[in-house]
Amino acid sequence: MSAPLENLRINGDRLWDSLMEMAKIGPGVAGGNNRQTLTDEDAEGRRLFETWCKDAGCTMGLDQMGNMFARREGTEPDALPVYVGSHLDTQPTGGKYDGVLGVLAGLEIIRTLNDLGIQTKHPIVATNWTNEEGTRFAPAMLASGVFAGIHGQDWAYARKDAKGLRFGDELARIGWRGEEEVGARKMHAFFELHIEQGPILEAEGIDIGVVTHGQGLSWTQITILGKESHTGSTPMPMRRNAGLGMARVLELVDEIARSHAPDAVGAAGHIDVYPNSRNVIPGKVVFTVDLRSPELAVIEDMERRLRAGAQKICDDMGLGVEFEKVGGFDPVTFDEACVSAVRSAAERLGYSHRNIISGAGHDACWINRMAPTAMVMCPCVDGLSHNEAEEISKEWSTAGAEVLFHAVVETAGIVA
Ligand code: HGY
Ligand code: MN
Ligand code: MN
Repeated sequence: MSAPLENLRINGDRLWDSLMEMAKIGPGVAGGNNRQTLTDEDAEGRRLFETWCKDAGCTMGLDQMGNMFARREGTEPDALPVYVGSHLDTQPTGGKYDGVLGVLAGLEIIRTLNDLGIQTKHPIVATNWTNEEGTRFAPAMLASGVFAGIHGQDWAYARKDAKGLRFGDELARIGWRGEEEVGARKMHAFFELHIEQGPILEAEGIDIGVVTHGQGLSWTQITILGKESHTGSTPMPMRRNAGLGMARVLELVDEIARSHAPDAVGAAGHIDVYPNSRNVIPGKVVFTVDLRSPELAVIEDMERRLRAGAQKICDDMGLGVEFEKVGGFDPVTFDEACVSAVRSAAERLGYSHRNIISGAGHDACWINRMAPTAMVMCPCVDGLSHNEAEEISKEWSTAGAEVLFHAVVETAGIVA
């Protein structure tokens, strides 16, 4: 790898302006974003990203999962490219930076290389992965998962949202289903910049997270079946209250996660109650339990205790219960060489840094199975994310993008 130019910097104002411009698409109701995957808002955000990439001289690629690739040529066109990116889709009450920072920082690297007239040996490809969030269509990181051979494409196309719409149909409807075979692209390396989505970097006053690992995730969808009846006239002993069963299972989830303190976490963010009427005892509830830990054995222990405990709770209450694994991935160890490229970039640029384990899942967690991969993290205010109040500073955004820039360009090789 050729030594990077010492004072290589990005245009932090331009990156910030692009973030603010993208944030206008799919606005939330409280200052954040609701640009869920495969909605018209997602399509509009894709069009803006594509326009910007074409303006930067990139040639565009699009695969059959809607993954977008903006290629800047290297001096050796046959050399495997260095990919850099994240996701443009957001949570329904998402922030302006989760995923978007990583995609637009990839574009900023290309814009800066153009400004400086720098050529790299390996081509560089800015990337937008479809449906990282997994909110509308579970699981999370769906398209990068197909790219990495984790999920079949037909299975992915058949995933349905709450309205029963199919992923494959929605991708075609918004006009972003490409022709390229998913996963055919080979990579020299992949880098992803992401906000931490946790409190550590800000609390310690650290500029950069050097992501050495990603914790593993398990999503279990649980359906509890009771009996709908009148909330007023049904005597308490006669009730088969699915909602109460769920409440006791959620208590169990909290207890199981806390039993593996300080690293394990557990909760349910998705809850559907049927018929969800004020004066009807819920006859059915469907909810997804999200369990995470940096250790696979802990995840497996939590999954086992959840199923056994929930089964007992429901048996004791005369309720039916069904379990379905709807998402998950093992803990991830990122590539040593790529991680050290991130670390030395932070040192060279004079940014404080520390090793960190990613609490959230990212497309990099799957791509790490296909190519040497690493992540850069920047702080976020109060560690808050998946909330419209998600916020970062321009300084944090610039520092993260500069470290990403150095790691990517060093890996791609500068041709003097
Ligand atoms: O769930 C996650 O960790 C990611 O934000 N999709
Ligand atoms: Mn994200
Ligand atoms: Mn997210």
